[in-house]
Amino acid sequence: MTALDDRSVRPSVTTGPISGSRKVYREVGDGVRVPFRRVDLTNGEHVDLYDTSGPYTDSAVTIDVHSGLPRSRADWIAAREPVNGASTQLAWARAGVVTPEMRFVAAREGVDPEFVRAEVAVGRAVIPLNRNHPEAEPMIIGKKFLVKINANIGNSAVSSSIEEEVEKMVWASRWGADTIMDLSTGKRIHETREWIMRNSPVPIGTVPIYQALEKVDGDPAKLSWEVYRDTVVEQAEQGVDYMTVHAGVLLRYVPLTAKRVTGIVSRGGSIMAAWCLAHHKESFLYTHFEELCDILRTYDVTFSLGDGLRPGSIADANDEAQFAELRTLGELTHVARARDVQVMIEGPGHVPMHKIAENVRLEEEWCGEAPFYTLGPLATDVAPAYDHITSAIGAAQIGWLGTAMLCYVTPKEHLGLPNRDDVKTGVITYKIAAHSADLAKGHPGVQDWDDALSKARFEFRWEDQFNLSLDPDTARSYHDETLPAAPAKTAHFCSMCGPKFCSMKITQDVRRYAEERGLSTVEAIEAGMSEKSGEFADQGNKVYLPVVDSP
Ligand code: IRN
Ligand code: FE2
Repeated sequence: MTALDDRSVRPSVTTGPISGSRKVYREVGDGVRVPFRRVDLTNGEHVDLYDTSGPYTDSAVTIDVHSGLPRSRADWIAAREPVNGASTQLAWARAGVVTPEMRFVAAREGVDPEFVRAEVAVGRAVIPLNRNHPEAEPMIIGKKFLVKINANIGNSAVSSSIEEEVEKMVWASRWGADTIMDLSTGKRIHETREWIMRNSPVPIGTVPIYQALEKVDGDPAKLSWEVYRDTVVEQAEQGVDYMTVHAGVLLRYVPLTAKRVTGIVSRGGSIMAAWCLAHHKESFLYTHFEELCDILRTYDVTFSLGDGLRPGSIADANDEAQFAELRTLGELTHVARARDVQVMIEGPGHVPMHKIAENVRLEEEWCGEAPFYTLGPLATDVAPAYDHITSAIGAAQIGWLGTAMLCYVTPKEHLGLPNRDDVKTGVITYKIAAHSADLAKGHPGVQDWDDALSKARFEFRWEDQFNLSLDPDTARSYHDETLPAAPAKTAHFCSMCGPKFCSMKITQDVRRYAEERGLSTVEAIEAGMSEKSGEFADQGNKVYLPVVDSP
C-alpha cells in the first residue's frame, strides 16, 4: 500500500481557474506543452502570464489526489541516455544536449533554448527536477532568468495535518510559488511528503537532516552519516528535487558565533553545530560530501547548500561566521560541479539594506555564480507580525542585485506555523518583490504586464484591472466594499477620490479637450486653464462647491 491509498487521508484541494483567467498551453514541438495563465481583456486583447499552478487551474482536468497528478515528464525521462555516467541536466548541458526540460523553460521564460543550455552548463542556472518527480513542470533558477520564489510549508510536532499541508502546497503554487519546501518535522513525515510529491506541479525541496533527527529521537548527538545517508536516499527515491545541506557548518566556525546577538538561528545549522561539538569532530556532511554528490547525481537532485550560520539579527549581519561558511560553500560548489551535480547557495537572513550588496558580490565571487537563494533578507528586526514586509524590502533589493530565488517569509515568521492565509500573503508579497526585481533588471517582456494593467486602470476597465492583478479576488473585494453596484465597474472613478477628484478622469478630460480643439496637450492645458479660471470667477471665486451627484 502506498501513502496515497490511505483513504483516511482526505485532502480537499482548491481547483478551478484564478478568477478572470483561463489556462492555455503553448506547443513547442515534440509533445512539449507550456502552460500560461491567459487573461482575456474587455478590449479584445489578452495577456499571458507565467503560470505555476499546474493542472489545478485547468478546468478540463479532473483532479484525484489519491492518484496524483499526470506524470507529464515520464516519457522524456524514459527516453534518454546518460552522458559520462551522469543523467543530470548539468551533464547534458555540458555535453551540448538541449533537453525537453530546457525547451520547456525557454518557452516559459521567452528565451532561446540554447541560452538555457549554456547557463546550466556553466552552473549559473539550475533546473531542479528529480527523475522520480515526473509530475513536476520544469522551471529554471538563475540570475539571467525571472526571479523565482519559494514557499515553505510543513507540519511541526504541535501543529497541522497531512490534509492541511497538501492544500497549502496547492494553494501556494496557485498564487505563484515556483518551488515549495516541505519542512515537516512532526509525525508522519514520509507520508506527508509522499502526498505532496505526487500532487505537486512544482519542484519540491526538503532539509533531510530534519527527518534524520526524528529517526534518532531528536538527539543531535545520535546522528550519524549512515542515518543521514539513508534518509537522503529515501527522500530522493520519493522524488525530492532539491535538498538543503548545511555542509558548511564546520567545527572551527562554531566558536565564531559565540558573541553573536542571536547565535545560530538556522535549524539545520544548530543541529550540525550540536553534533560537531558533541563529538568534537568535523561535520559528516563535509567529510562525506563526495559520497553525497554521488547519491544526488543518481536522481538529479540539486544541492541547496544551506546557510547554517546565517545572521538572525541586524547586529550579526555579514559577520565572520557567516562569511567563513560562505567560503566553504564555494569550495563545495566546485566539488559538486566536478561530479555533474547542480548547485545553488542559500543566503541570509537578517541584513540591513546597506549590507545587502556585499552578500551578492561575495557569493558570486566565491561560489562561481551558482544561483543565490536567500531568505528575505529582513531589513529590520522591529516588526514581528509584519516580517513578510520587512523581508520583502530586502528581497526586492537582493533580487535586483542578482539573487535568483527568494524564500518567502510569512506574517507568522518568528511567531508560529503559517496557516493557509499566511501562505497566500507570503506568496503574493514575494511575487511583488520578485517582479519588482525583474522590472529593474529589464528582463524581456516583463513590463508588458505592468503596462497592460496600467492601461486598464487609466481607461477605467475595472474588470481588466482586477483580472490582471496578482490577487484578483482581493482587488475586486476591496473595490466592491464601497462601490458594489455593477455600473461602478465602468465608472470613471472609485471611492478613494470620488467622481470630482479622480486625477485620471481629469487627465482624460484634458486630452479630450485637446483633441476636440486640435491642440497639443500643453496648449490645451493653458487654454483649459484660462477657460476654467473664467468659470471660477463666474462662480464667485469659491474653492468649495456643493457636491452634485453624478449619474
Ligand atoms: C533559504 C535561504 N536560506 C535559508 N533558506 C531556507 O530556510 C531553507 O531553504 C529552508 O527552507 C529554511 C530553513 O532552513 P534552516 O533553518 O534549517 O537553515
Ligand atoms: Fe529570523
